[in-house]
Amino acid sequence: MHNQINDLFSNLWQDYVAVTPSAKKIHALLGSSQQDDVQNDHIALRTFNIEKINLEKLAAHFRVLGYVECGEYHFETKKLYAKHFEHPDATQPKVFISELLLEKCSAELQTIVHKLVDQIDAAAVTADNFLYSGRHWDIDQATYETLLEESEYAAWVSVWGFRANHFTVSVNALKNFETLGSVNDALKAAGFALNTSGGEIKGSEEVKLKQSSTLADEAMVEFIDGKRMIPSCFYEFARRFPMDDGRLYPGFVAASADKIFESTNAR
Ligand code: OOG
Ligand code: NI
Repeated sequence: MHNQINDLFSNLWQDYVAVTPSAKKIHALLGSSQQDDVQNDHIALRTFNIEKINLEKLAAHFRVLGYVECGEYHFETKKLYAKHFEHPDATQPKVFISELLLEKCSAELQTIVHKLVDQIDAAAVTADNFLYSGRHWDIDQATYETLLEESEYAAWVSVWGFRANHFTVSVNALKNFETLGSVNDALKAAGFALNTSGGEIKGSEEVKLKQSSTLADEAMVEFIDGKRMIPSCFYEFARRFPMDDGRLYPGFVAASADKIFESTNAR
């Protein structure tokens, strides 16, 4: 079981760093031995709430590995719904999965997204590699722009498909850094741009979770009618604080998550 979990996260990581070169550099910057001492707090995945590929279809790949659903979150303005999953072995990364609520979007957006999703082979969704299989359709630049005007989230999924949207460093587990502020300072000194929406640090000790993130890298995307650079994935940093019983708070904070989503906005 643990080998399967390790394999899944290692495949997700390989796919993620291929479009997020800054993550590899930051990983080396934060780790003391530059290798295995950076622990993942969580990863996140995105999808649409169409039955064929909805949140639950993604979650199924984690449930078989022993993951359990532990919290749900609503994002009214962004028209998103999310759940987070934990493994009984608390050293395993948590998983945050969101889905766009299509019925709250325009008819035009719904039509576009259904046309994309119709192109997915149903068998691909249960295949072992689905969570890092990218996009299963072709798209042109005008369609991407139309989605982008209404929902940055929809536009992101239309280009990048199924893959880890970000990995998150557990600041608690870092040997060379104590606070999230000191991590942010090191990142800025090394020239990485942080997401400042809602402030560089989202959350507080009161809500038991402080988070920050880079602004997504840009990577080359092939459209039907040409190629261009599009925001890809970002890297997040999380410091958790103890609850009354002494255990670290294991959940997420909707108000902070709302701002973290914006890490894939264009620079
Ligand atoms: C997820 C944003 C929320 C967190 O840690 O609160 C999040 C996303 O951008 O897909 O990751
Ligand atoms: Ni996150």
